Amino acid sequence: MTHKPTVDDRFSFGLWTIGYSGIDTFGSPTRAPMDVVHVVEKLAEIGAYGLSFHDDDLFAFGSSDSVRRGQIDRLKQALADTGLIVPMVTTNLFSAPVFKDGGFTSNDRSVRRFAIRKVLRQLELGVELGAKTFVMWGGREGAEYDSAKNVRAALERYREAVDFLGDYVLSQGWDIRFAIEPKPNEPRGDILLPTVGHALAFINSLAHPELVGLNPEVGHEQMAGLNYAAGVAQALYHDKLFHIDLNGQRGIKFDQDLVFGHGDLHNAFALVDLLENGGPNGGPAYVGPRHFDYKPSRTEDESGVWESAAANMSNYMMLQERVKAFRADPEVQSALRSAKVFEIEESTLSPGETVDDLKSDRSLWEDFDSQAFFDGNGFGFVRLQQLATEHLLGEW
Ligand code: GLT
Ligand code: MN
Ligand code: MN
Repeated sequence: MTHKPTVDDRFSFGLWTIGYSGIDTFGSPTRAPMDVVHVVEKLAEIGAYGLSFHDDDLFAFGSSDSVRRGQIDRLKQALADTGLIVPMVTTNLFSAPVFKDGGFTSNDRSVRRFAIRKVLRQLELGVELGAKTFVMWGGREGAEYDSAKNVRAALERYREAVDFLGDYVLSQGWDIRFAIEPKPNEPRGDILLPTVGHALAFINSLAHPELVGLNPEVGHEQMAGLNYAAGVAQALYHDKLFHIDLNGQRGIKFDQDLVFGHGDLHNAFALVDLLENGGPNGGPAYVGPRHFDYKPSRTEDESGVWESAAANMSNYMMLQERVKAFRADPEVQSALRSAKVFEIEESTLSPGETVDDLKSDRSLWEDFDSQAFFDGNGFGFVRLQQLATEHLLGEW
């Protein structure tokens, strides 16, 4: 691997990513389960700083309190021994049969109440471990058949659950925020809050919108044919990028969860440019964990698991270098200027300008040469993209 990270790079991994056994709809596991202590030790060794997990990743669904506590203590000891931290936790409301029609939005009210209890337990554990983000991926919140789900009522139940949890966090004075993770489909035929945009609108309907943001995943937006970097930019615009799931996806198909950079590399370049250089003064626009939610392919044995984990971080760091060089290149700066990329930061109206001012300004209507845009006034966006491509391919 060309780049070896340190804890300052803030790379984190889900326990379910490294621990993925290779099971899929068509095949049985191809790897043995991995113990959490081993995962923590190896993650620290390869330069990650954080581990995230679902309750059921650490202790099987239905475990007794003593088994649960035993696993928590083992994790805590491993964290203390390695210095790894837990920046984020989340609840599994999708694997057990009880959640076959969802958790917060199951048509069965007793399941919805059970789901809230399960989340409360994991939320308390997250706080105990110092997590700052609580992710909510509602993979089973949805339906296959339109007549099976009253979508408006389901959204109302979703809102009820998130508001209830938000009230609890506020009443306890905890320093933890929620991050909703959109996904268009899989495992449900259609999932509620399918994209960044849907989730942003939903957050606006909440009692405590400031407590709730997004955890957008590369592949999930791309499964819907959307531009991931653009979605993240809109999340940043609304101050809602609370967490991020980095991985790779090749087009509109099942959720591939490939290594970050093994999918749409141009968009990965644009994303890293945005995260690292998109801040107000050209600095980082996002300072939270660089969290990888990928699945080591089932073709790999354990050495391939660690190889792929390192590849995620290495690809991010290579892109980090490339996007810095891209921004520092005078030719890129001049291409950005001629493409008027900076001009969009200027407000369209001048301070205090009125409708009458606009109507009496001949230069913007009567004397404006709109014909000049036919066969002229090209923006040069292709030159810019070619420069990005050259930087991406290491031509500079
Ligand atoms: C599941 C899903 C991921 C989510 C995880 C958090 S679980 O593996 O595919 O995208 O981020 O619940
Ligand atoms: Mn995914
Ligand atoms: Mn994810």
